[in-house]
Amino acid sequence: MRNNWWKKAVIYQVYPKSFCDSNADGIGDLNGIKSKLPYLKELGVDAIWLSPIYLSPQVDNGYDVQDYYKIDPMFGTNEEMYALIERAHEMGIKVIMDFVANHTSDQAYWFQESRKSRTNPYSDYYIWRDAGPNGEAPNNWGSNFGGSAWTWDETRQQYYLHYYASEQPDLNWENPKVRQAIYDVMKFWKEKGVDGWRLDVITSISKDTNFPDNPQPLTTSNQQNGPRMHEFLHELNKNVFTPYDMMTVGEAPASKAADASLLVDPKREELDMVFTFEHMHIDRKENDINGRWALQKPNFVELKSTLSEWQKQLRDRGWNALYFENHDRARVISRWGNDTKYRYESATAFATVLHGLQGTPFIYQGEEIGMTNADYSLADYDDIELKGNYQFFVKEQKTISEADFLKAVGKVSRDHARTPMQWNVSKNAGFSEATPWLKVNSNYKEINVDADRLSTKSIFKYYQKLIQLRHREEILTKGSYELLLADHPSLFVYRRKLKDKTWLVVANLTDTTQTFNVSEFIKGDYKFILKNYAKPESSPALRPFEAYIIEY
Ligand code: TEU
Ligand code: CA
Repeated sequence: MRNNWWKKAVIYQVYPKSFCDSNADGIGDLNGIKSKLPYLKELGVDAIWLSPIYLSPQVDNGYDVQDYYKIDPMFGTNEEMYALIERAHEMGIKVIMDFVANHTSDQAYWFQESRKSRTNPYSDYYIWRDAGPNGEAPNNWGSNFGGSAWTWDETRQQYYLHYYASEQPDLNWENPKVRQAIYDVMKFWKEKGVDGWRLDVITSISKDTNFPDNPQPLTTSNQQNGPRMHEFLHELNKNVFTPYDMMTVGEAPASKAADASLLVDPKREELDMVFTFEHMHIDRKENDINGRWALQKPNFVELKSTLSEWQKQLRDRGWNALYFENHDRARVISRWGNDTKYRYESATAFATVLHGLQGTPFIYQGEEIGMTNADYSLADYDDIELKGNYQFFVKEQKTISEADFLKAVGKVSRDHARTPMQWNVSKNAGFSEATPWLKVNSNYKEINVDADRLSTKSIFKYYQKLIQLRHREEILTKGSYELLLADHPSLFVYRRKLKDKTWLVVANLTDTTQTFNVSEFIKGDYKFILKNYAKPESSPALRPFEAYIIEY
């Protein structure tokens, strides 16, 4: 029997490298996380999800796993991980690990063996293909980090497939031994107390084994929702998730709401939730050759219609995972809101519309104090995606100018989320006594946990209230959902209803005052459940990023 604890929960994502460094080597670690559990308890979250902490060469910050059974010494020891889990559990906080199941590091034992010959016991653990007649790659697929998705291996005299860096070879899920090996790892961590999984690019595990060319060379359009994906996920569920009662949230980049309803319908026994990318693309030009670097103004009509479609499709047929930020996303207030004059207002406005929806909200470290994008110059960035894409789009394909690329990087680079957590005004923002592995945002003297909590406009306290509501109010988990003013370009307004209780969630997502008359929606008395301006406006208007929830 599954215990669906996560339906009432709020989950906090920790990016271990950048959260808290306990031993002054400039890198966050497990003991650092443990020392901050009281902070997370105070915030009120029910679970933490840790980005990968397994042994890894860190080509992609741990999303290149060398050994799934071993904690990277940079983060601590296995014993320290077990102690962290135990401490978290004592405090009533569950622990979710990140499982990278689509690929491993090229330094993993399996790959080291696999590349030796075509006949060894691991030869079929990865996806190997012969070269074409002129030595060319088996097809024209591209890698997410730029260039071909195939790399030639001298020893084995074959190409291997990698959707990400060449140091991240894709596992061959067609091989039952690979699937069994993954179940074994999951059971090992379950035994250590882990409560669930965030499954990295899980919709990529099944490949089209005919390997047809993509319409556009070196693109990534054929990477998702392969022919055996549902079958593999169902098998995973029957072997691990259901018998061991582990929560799952899968990363599902190309899934639309209709696809998701297949992935998370409890009757189908696959996943509990998925992370969609759809609503995060509202500031991206569609089908542009420069992909994530082709930006436009955020389209909030689209944001509303996408989120509403997911609310509708998954109602009674699964469950939503709600997020605006994670380790791959820039800070939402820098991207869509206003990270200077209306930092508090925009942070709380986006939080209000997200946490008011049906689903499980995910908070990314620093989001709860309104951390902003970094003020980096090109040399300060570290991310392999950015570097690979710079080489590919700017230098080789020349489809985007350096200036436009840098402008996009300033908005959406993954590194903006990865800057060290800003705890206080002391050196390196209280993150570490040593120079951090990635530069601290220079605004840490104004924006940090201590300062936020002392402020009369505390984002942390606003999040505390949202989390309390989630725990207390059934209307949030069970209530119906109805979008109002669907075509309004600036306002996000919706209604939740459960029995005789009705809530109106209202937010102005822009920095200009908007006309809005509550009495058009509500007859009679109402009361405020939450609001981000001290005094509600008496005139029929919403001030910049004004947001509230009212009950009537
Ligand atoms: O991300 C998968 C993913 O789809 C994004 O990295 C995407 O390629 C990028 O945002 C471009 O749109 C997951 C992890 O979250 C990420 O950190 C890893 O780099 C990636 O998988 C490979 O493991
Ligand atoms: Ca450390």
